[in-house]
Amino acid sequence: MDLSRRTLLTGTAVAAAGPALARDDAPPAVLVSTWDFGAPANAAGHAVRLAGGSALDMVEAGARVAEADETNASVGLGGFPDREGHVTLDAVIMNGRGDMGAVCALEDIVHAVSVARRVMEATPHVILVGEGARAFALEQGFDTTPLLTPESEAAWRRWLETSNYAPRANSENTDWPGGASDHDTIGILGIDAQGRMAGACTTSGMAFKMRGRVGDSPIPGAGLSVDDEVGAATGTGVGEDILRVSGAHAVVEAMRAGLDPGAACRRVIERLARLRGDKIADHQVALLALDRQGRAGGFALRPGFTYAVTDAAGQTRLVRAESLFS
Ligand code: SD4
Repeated sequence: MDLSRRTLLTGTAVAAAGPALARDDAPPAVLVSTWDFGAPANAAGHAVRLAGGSALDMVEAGARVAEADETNASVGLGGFPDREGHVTLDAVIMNGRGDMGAVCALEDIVHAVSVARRVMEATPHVILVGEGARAFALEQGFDTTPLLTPESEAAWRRWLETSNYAPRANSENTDWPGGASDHDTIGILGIDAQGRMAGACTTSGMAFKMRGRVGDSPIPGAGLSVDDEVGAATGTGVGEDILRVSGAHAVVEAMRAGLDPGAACRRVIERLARLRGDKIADHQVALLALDRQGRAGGFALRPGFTYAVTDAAGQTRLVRAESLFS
């Protein structure tokens, strides 16, 4: 990844590189997304915005970039499988007016986010799971693709040697920034030219999870929440933790109560820490929010969470979020 064309900031005014800039000095964001791979995703979403696309089109286009990237082992094609060797995808998409669709444990289809959008637009339901979700996708004309790549299969076979399930904090960012393992669940939030908001979240979930396990990502209110009156939020990290505090919904409600996006994320992370104490000692949980004025902010349990913010001029900056623990 070419960092030279982007500004690198921390959530505080102390920049790791580039000029110091406080959050509130930044121009309004129109797209924000989790982790460093958010930058190419935002670029795709921004292009859709320039072409007159809606917020929903923007976030779907962004999410599809991560899903199609087979070098990324935690979303879509090439995602790490469950403990039985099946890649199962979870995705959700929604606008800020209560329209939403999601799929859980979807197999053999690369663009889970687009299937989720079809659930939203072509069914009376919000969530389809497993075999039913796959059958619906086929009926809608989606192609099947084997999602397990030689690389993700090799990683799974190595994992089988110990079969020890222990999600690693920031596995997505071990050689941050811009390294080969620089990837994770993508949560992407956007505002279109009419001021409407939308969000999407898509993942292959925790590597080597139990078969049938679903995390926070496809669950409205946990992995994603969008409200045109207030703003939008998404999460990444250990999904079980985000589910326990209805993470994204809690962030949106904190913004409704008057907190800015970063402070709203912080409040929910602090609540999680009080609720779970030592039980989350090794976990990473990160929340990201965008309010309807285009202010972006994120906060994490531990260091290492980054997010990409793209403004209306298409300028992207990578922000390293502040965290509760060092
Ligand atoms: C999950 N939240 O399935 C997702 C995975 C993730 O960093 O974001 N990992 O629990």
